[in-house]
Amino acid sequence: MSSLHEQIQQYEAEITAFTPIDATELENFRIRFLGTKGIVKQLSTEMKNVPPEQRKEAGMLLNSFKQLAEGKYDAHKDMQQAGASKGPSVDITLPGTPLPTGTRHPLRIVENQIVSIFEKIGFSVATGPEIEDDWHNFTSLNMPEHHPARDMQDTFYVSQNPDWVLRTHTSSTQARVMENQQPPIRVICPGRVYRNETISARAHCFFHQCEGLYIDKDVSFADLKQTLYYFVTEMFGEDTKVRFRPSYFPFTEPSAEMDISCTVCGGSGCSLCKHTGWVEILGCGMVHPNMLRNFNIDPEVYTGYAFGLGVERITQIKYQVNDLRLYSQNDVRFLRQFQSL
Ligand code: 2NL
Repeated sequence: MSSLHEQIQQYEAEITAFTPIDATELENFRIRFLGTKGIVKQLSTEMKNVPPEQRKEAGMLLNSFKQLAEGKYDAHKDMQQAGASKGPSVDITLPGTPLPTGTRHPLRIVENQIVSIFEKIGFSVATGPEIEDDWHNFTSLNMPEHHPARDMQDTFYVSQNPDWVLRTHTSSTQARVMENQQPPIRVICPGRVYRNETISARAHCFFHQCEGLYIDKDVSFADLKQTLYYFVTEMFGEDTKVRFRPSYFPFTEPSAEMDISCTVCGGSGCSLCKHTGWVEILGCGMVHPNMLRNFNIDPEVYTGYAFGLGVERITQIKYQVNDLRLYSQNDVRFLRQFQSL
């Protein structure tokens, strides 16, 4: 049997290398080295075989060995307790908690659709500020100072500056395009607009428009009709019919409103078309020569068409939404019903 000295050296190497993977392994370590029948106990019983003149040295050796085993045990015990106090360990192999994704707003879905239909035929997108000055929102658009549409009843004025309004249509953005660009001009302007209306199912103090403008040589009303017919077939399907009725807008002459055959009842009569078979979807016309002159575009050389459509109106027709207030109430039960496009 090897000497006490040699045995202790071997065990010390074992203890130094020891790293328990769990509490059971650490407990086995304790029993093996520090238990009542453990190695430390065993070695101290062997002390009696050590010659008396070597006992003091052997005792010190055994003592430091015991301290090594106890130190190792205590250190790992502490670590295990610190780990346990952080709460239960996490099983990283479990599937995660799903994060619900949002859906695109119905008005944005429809706006994107409108914009991409016009982008396919060469229109580019222009956007502009929602706070506008009088020139861009009214005067330049052939709506001079005492025009009825400028009435305080309809327009939100900005209190800091009597020249500022919340834009009442996105035509103000088209005015900015004409200011910065000579023909050919072919833009579509989506955005939010404001009118001083009492909020109800059929009216809101803000809503969304997409306005189109095309100015070039030889642009005719026939071009306008064909472009809008293309838009309608893309948006509502090949079988949709259109009709134009004469109308009035200050920015266009002549002006018209366009109806489409009712997409809900197909013409047989329903609440959407108020039993007429037709639903109004937009206003349009040939750009008024006064407006072209305001932007130094010669009406003898250039002509243009323009149209304005309400995004809420198109969405109402596509999805049968019957209350405008739903668009801004942010009720997820409403919002989740629309496909993200
Ligand atoms: C409607 C009617 C319309 C326009 C908008 C326009 C813009 C410029 C020049 C000429 Cl820069 N016209 N916009 C023209 C006719 C009708 O909108 O009821 N929209 C919902």
